Amino acid sequence: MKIFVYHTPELTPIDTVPECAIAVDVLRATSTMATVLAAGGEAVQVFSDLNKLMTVSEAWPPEKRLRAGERGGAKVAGFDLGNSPLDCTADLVAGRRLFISTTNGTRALQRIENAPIVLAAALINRAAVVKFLLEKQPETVWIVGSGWEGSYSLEDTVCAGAIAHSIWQKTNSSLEEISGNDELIGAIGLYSQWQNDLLGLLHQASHGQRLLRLECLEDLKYCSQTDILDVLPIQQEPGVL
Ligand code: 3SL
Repeated sequence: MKIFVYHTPELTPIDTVPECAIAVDVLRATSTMATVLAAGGEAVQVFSDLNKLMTVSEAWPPEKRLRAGERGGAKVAGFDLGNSPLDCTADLVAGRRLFISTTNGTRALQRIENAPIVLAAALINRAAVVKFLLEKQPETVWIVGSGWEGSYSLEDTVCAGAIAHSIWQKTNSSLEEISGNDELIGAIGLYSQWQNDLLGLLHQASHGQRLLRLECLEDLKYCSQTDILDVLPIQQEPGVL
């Protein structure tokens, strides 16, 4: 298995797809998606365009859908939810489809939707993603950070490192065997440095600081945990996990 890390969707090669592509948006889109599916959500359907989300979800019975919209960290007016995983309780989401559009995370998923296997990963479901990769043994894996409007995000890179570090340890591979690019080595280094204080790292991250200004400390605490949800968000059809 060769693992490549891309810090933003825009940095992925355009002329090829890997066997397995993984979108990461620790703060907070993929953390929210994993939470919804673990809480019994019927599915998660992603949109980059808010108007398209409204139109497509209109065809869904109101009691079977939830609409989540986030821009700049805040909930979009007229939507049921913003993008806080803590709002996604089993009482609210069980049996319902989440129609979601966020600033960066949903864009990352759309960028990789043509890969044969598409996953959404966060720190909270890292172990489930690693287990799947070890069982499936795809030849090439991309881990794609969502970043923030085209730029690097610490929290997505540390999650990429957490996934790769676990595979490296569990397979007793050499780094050369699993490393597809230099970014992978950097991601493992970042995770190795911060693995015992991931919340501390999220506090350093620019998007972590943006969310703290929006009074989302509890979200940071929740999203900084590793391996708490045994759930594998896997694409069923383009845009639907
Ligand atoms: O950019 C995104 O996709 C969001 O996850 C950002 S936020 O954490 O909801 O602000």
